[in-house]
Amino acid sequence: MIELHYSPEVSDARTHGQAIVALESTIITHGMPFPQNVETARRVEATVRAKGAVPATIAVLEGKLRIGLSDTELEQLAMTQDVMKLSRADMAIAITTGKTGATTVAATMIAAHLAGIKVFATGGIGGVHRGAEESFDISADLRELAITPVTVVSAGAKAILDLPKTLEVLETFGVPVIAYGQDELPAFWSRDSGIGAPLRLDSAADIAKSHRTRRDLGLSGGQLVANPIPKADEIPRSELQTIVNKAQDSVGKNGITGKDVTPYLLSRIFDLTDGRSLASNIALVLNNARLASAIAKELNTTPA
Ligand code: PSU
Ligand code: MN
Repeated sequence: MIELHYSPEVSDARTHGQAIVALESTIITHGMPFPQNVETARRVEATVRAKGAVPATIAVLEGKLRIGLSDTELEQLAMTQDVMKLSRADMAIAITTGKTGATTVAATMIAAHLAGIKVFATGGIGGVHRGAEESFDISADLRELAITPVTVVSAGAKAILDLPKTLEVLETFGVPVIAYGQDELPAFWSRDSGIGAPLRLDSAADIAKSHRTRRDLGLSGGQLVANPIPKADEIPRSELQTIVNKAQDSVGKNGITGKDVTPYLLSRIFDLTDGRSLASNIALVLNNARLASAIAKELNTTPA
């Protein structure tokens, strides 16, 4: 087995059987600018603690798979340039060669599962990019949801993606896409996508229950919870559409491909909205941390 390096806080939580929520690190290194990235990471951790669970931010630091980071490590990671973006394909190489890398949704799910953590909070998962019929750009996050049994709390798939195609792939893979408390699929910065969600649940208790039921049925893979951004923090879909189209145009014009596409789009949209997209992104991540904590506590207190 691979050696997992737990922070003292997470190690203590494991000893005492406390609820733990996994957090990713690509959002810190590739999803937000400094210093908002480290400020957000700290606020997300504080939110999980305030809700009575323990945060475990996951990353590979100098080849060590870390489950939980100290405040100094979090800050260092947030300030470091050229950190690797680790998905399923990259994790073993980063560990083998002693590199530092931030984990995406896919890689964080793998690490969380190794550590026995069942719930993970992020912003938005990767999915099928617009123009995927040409580029074949489909995030490894989707396949990970099909095989690794972690409940991922997101604000839906990012609105930069082709949402109908993303839903089709998730359906093919047998991944439950569960809107929380509404019928429509939320679209990251907006509460609504204009598309109905395949499934809906209205409580953390039910989400925990369905996680357990999937296990009891012997089904592989996780659940995707799509938690709408709070109303006060959203950018309405109508406003966002032209901005996303503009950002998407510049992907093609500038020859951006592969792993760089999502970070590039997020930073273009930041510029095009004068920073409003970042404020929304921060609010939705905090909102997801709250729901993930409630689910983790439900999974922890109810009998196996
Ligand atoms: N959520 C955010 N910001 C992000 C991400 C999620 O609010 O930057 C990251 C996650 O790590 C996710 C990645 O796995 O974006 C998707 O990258 P790609 O499209 O290259 O698979
Ligand atoms: Mn991609």
